[in-house]
Amino acid sequence: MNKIPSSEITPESVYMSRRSFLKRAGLLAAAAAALAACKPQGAVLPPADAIPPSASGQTDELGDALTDYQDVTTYNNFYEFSLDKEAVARLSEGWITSPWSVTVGGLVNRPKTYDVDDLRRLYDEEERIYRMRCVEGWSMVIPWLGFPLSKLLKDVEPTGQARYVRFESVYDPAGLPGQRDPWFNWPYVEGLRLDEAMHDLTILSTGLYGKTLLPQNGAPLRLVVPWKYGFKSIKSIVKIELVEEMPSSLWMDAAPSEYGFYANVNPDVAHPRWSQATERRIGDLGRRDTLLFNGYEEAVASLYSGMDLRQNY
Ligand SMILES: Nc1nc2c(c(=O)[nH]1)N[C@H]1C(S)=C(S)[C@@H](COP(=O)(O)O)O[C@H]1N2
Ligand SMILES: [Mo]
Repeated sequence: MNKIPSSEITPESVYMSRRSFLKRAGLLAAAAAALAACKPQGAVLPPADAIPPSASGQTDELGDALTDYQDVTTYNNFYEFSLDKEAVARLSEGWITSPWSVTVGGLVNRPKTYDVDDLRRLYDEEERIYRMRCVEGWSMVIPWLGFPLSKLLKDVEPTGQARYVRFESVYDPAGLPGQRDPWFNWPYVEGLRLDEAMHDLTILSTGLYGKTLLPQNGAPLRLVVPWKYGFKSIKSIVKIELVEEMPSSLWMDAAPSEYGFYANVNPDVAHPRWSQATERRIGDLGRRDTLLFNGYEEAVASLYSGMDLRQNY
């Protein structure tokens, strides 16, 4: 590989300020070195027997191969631990995620705090093989385990006033080194419109590759919204709130000119500093075209009918 597109070595936040750029220059150098090998180099390798043989040969509905388990679990964006994708697995090893409660409330008739283990018993786990496209220009195909978010939302009964869902990740600066970085408005927050949240493709995930989620992938419970950029798929959720107004998010606060609320994957709407027309599938050498709504157009386009996707990005 002779040329490394900057979009691949640039953490989402890095351009936001000179201050943060200088602070992170070292990380960029490390990331570039790793990318020179064309493949993420994992710090913590799972034992060989941890990779379910059933997964080999499986593909998504487009015929794309699953991304290696090792890559899925060692090349991670999880800023609560580090901005260095290849350090997250090591830094999060042994992070305690049990017991874990998730509070579901706001504009609902039946607010409730759930234990994650109870949630897993309550809703049958399904496998969903989804593409995940990071806004930075790389992607993976991941076999998630989880259940549709709609099941949980129906059980808490949103009121007629509820129009959006706000999600919040865990806040624990003592245990999460990245949360001592004052640049970000912690905790990590994301949001969906209620109809996006109720869409069958939207899941809460508790595992991948047939195994319980590891900390680096957002244990014990994370959102997966496959037609949106990866940053919408918020990890390690502790709170889900039904609200009336469009919630802001960590990224909308940190870089308002870059990240909108919708963040639907769209090859025709460039990031202010790089094109989104192509992506590198982790494990591949070349780049491939990015698909509108990450290839889920048929399933989700109707959510946005009449909306200008160039304005609402
Ligand atoms: N709480 C939290 N959730 C997060 C992030 C994060 O830094 N913190 N990173 C996001 C980004 S940018 C991406 S691409 C995906 C990466 O998920 P993965 O590491 O499981 O592949 O998680 C998203 N969810
Ligand atoms: Mo991302």
